[in-house]
Amino acid sequence: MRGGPVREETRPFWRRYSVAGGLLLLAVGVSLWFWWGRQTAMQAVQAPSHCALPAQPASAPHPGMVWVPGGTFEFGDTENPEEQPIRQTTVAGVWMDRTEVTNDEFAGFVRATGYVTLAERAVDVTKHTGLPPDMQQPGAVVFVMPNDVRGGGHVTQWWRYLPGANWRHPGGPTTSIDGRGAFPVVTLAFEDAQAYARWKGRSLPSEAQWEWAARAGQTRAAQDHAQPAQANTWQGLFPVVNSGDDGFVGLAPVGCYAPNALGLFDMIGNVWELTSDAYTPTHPEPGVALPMPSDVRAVAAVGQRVIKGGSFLCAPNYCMRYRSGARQPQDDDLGTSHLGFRTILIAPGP
Ligand SMILES: [Ca+2]
Repeated sequence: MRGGPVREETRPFWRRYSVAGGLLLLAVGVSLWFWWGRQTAMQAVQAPSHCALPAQPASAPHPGMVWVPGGTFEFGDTENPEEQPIRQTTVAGVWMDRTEVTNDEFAGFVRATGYVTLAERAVDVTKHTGLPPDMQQPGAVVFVMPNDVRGGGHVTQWWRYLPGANWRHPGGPTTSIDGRGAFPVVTLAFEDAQAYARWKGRSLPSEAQWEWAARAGQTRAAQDHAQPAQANTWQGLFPVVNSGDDGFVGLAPVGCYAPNALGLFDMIGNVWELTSDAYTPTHPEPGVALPMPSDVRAVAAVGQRVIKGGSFLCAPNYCMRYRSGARQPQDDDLGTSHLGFRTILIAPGP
């Protein structure tokens, strides 16, 4: 007879309502947090459309590139299984683009050659049977910020295949790259990046070449795996709250953050970068030859490539791959809105 409701009525007012009040405050707090994130995101839309790069001497042999001296280093890191085993690796010196390839640069290639990217071509449904109807149309995978995350938080809640998305319309058919010439070109497939590199007389870096260049002379991975300050990454709770504290909530124009000690910009963050290496779940054991960019066999008949550096979507609660040693696989035949590339040139040093 003396059940719960009676006892409930005898409790002081403040105790009766403390739970409900706490929940209300929590709801208000979360709402404000979302609102603040969105407001900051809207302000960050006003971010610059390009960032000035330091002048290079007129005598620079390969404008837009910097020399990466050869060296021996501890290739790999300890954060994730795929970064291991760490193996001592020697790479020769190469010239490397000091920024990611931009929309303007890729547009120059397309104007000169008439090249059509994979995301713009008809989908060969005979090679990909069982595709849902939207994926049978040309397009690419685009990050779309969700309002909330349900269940276990499957990636399909923020990654969507959008018909009509391609390098000219990187956020989907209603978006464009007008005024975004200095932004990294995205939604390219591996063969598109390779075609651009070949046209320039260059190639894509191998994973080891890329990682050594990102280290800028440090022979070991930094022990501090913290989120870097000088890189375009995600601040807040991925994928729903991005404060944009680093100035950008999405892609940034190339060269907006301090370069590494070699003068290379955005090696970490902004967009992931393609390498020429076929993806393997771990590094090859010491003694097993690493694939080299000139080795055509390494880039033929494989489905996934190693990508490096992390992107604007890497947050402390998700991805966390804003490190030189981090790596992920990328399907060769799919463009995404967080993936770009830069090229290397094998030529005598300065
Ligand atoms: Ca990058």
